[in-house]
Amino acid sequence: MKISRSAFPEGFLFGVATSSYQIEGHSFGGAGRTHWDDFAQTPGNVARAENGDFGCDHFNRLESDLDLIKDLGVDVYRFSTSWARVLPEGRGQVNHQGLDFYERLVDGLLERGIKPAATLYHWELPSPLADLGGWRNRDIASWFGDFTDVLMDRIGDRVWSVAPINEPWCVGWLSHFMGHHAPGLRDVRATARAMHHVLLAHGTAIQVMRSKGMENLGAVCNFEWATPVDNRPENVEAAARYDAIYNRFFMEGIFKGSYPDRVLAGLEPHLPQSWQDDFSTISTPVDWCGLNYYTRKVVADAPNEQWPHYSEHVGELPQTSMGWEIYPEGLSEFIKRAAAEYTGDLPLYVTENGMSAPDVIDGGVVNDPHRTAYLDQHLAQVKDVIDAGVPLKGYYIWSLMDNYEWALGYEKRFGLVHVDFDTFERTPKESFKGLAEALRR
Ligand code: IFM
Repeated sequence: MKISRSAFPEGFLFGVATSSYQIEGHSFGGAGRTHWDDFAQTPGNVARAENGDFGCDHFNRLESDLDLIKDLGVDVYRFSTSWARVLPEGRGQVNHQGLDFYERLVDGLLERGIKPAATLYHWELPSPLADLGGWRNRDIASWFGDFTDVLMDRIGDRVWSVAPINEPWCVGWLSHFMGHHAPGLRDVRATARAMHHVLLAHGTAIQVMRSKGMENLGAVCNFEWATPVDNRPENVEAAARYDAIYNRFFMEGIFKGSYPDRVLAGLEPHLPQSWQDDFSTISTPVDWCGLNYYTRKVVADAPNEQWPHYSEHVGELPQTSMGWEIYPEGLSEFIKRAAAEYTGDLPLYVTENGMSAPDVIDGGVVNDPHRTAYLDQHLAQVKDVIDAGVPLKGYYIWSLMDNYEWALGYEKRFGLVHVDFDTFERTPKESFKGLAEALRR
């Protein structure tokens, strides 16, 4: 890698990220059924009908995976906890094997000198709660608060940081409007409710953790730069609409206690009654903000379509195997915008950034110069914003290892470590070795 640790300020944190359903193996250890299991079992939803039953077998390989993180030399491991592993029915009966697992994970990190950064929810909603309407049901905020309470009773004294929800846009819009993720709905009313309730659940969980005296609590949102297809005013406005839904709704809710007018234009009739009253919970103060960033979208006006009247177009930049354009400048734009418009002096972290590629093992080696270049390009942007005085305090790579890429199954490889999904053998890629060396420099 071109970049080395010494180019960053003292104390700047490097990390790697994963999530529970994508790696653990959900068929192990008494975890309950989730709406992702149901979604994946429905024909046409997931490539090759793959699910998270085995993931990367991380549940059974915890110690050696923690050794890999240690070998990489990062400071932070961002993992998530599965609600259904802790509370198989979503409420009530606790699965002690689940709590034991997360306790071993946290203790194993601390023993290795790595900071445990927990995310409480990364998309595997227990099926019994989905049966009750899932994110459409306002009660989900208190169910989530109860789950937070149970889990933090066990590990809250040892985690370094906690964010309640990963990527509220995916929970709300991608899953209830676009139908690409579980529960696979395409329904504007469900979307409005899910987008609001996910923020209510976020704020409720923050309050639960504060009541336990916990600190270093944050929010993690995802961002996609919206570029108008050309400079015509209607296309510029379409890109602004895309931007408001994707990049501003959740940030504005959490950090300003309001929603953007461009989003209310479509969603307000479908929001629950007295939704404004919930901002006192939603915007409960947090200690930091995390940004997940991968790509941009080229957007055009689509006046003959229903709200939000836009369409996505193929851009001219190089793409990853997800079909995502590589646009590193978007990362620095979003970091600067977060600080200038939403978070002020709060510490910011890049909580996910990385690329997928069709990486193969050849003679025991996985050569992935594309990933090293992607990381270098994005780290150069990170360095620029730090030099400009923005309080960015860390950068975490998605992902430690190849894993279950949701509706796209196991084919999209984002890892620094290659996983053979037949044998679960791990092979650190060349990017892993390059990063380890850069972090030692
Ligand atoms: O794999 C996902 C992750 O679950 C959330 N952020 C984006 C990643 C790549 O799509």
